[in-house]
Amino acid sequence: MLIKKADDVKSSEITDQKTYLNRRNFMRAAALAGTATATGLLYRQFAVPAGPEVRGEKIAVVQTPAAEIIPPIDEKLTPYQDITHYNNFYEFGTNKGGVAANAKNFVTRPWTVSVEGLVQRPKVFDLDEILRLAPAEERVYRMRCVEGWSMVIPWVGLPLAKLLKEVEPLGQAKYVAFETAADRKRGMQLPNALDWPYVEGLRLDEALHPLTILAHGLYGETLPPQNGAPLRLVVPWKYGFKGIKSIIKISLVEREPPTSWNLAASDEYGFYSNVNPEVSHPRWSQAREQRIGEFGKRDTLMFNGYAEQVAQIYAGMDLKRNF
Ligand SMILES: Nc1nc2c(c(=O)[nH]1)N[C@H]1C(S)=C(S)[C@@H](COP(=O)(O)O)O[C@H]1N2
Ligand SMILES: [Mo]
Repeated sequence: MLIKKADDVKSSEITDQKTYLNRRNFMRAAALAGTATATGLLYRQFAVPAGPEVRGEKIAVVQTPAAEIIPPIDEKLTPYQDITHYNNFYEFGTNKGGVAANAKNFVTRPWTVSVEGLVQRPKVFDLDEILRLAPAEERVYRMRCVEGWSMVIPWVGLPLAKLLKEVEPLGQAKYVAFETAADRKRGMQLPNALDWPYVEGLRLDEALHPLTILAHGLYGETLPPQNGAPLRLVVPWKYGFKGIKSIIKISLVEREPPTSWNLAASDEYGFYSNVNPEVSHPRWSQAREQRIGEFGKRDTLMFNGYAEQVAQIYAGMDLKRNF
């Protein structure tokens, strides 16, 4: 993956930051309202094009999980405009600033997800059936892209474990393989940048971890196409590319499944791809990151700040070898 220089835009063209308010974040948001917004200097490096906002539909009921389970974040939410106009979704082109426009007419209904493989009850789920499996929860997570930038995103989703339990994984199932749609009829471009379909994988215990979700919303609204509508994976302690978008198939398997970026460059992108400031990418350090909308870089945290929740599932593993 190359760090691409996005289009240069004047800071005056960037839509003003919106403040997102819900009961839980109201006080925090009020405290942050006075914080200065990004400078033109930052946006010359990470340009986010301005444009008309096409918003999703409001999700009627969104619950907030207990703080003991999902660690609250004391960091400013990345503005909606940035989350939805600075995207990696290579099926719609490799220019981060162009994905939103290219994905605008992506057909995401009807949509089914086949959950199959080493399970007692394989099933093709209609999207709505999946959304009914659990209440929509707001999950505010950091997202750290392997390229060195990060955001704080208020996802709406459900635990992946809820869906996996429906199909009753068999004892031999040790990994979960995911597949994105690769469908020109739905409006995907599928340029010659990667082999399609995009595939990803998790170990079964990672997939069942309470932090791992299937996201179907953003900022309390249905997910825009460019962010992986209608359903995408979010694994907040791993590099962003593990968060496979627009999923159509989930298979329970016995062996470590292939993953798109590992197939493209195995020495650069490992199966685990846990965020780790001590393991450099062969072409750049991972010690620091550019939070979109901030001036200057911040330190990258072990497991992206989720060590307390996940470190123990890697106990005894050499995280440099299993990168
Ligand atoms: N199918 C698919 N999923 C994908 C990608 C992709 O190109 N295709 N890009 C990944 C990368 S590199 C990142 S950083 C995140 C970006 O998610 P976002 O655009 O919602 O921020 O999606 C990931 N999921
Ligand atoms: Mo990424």
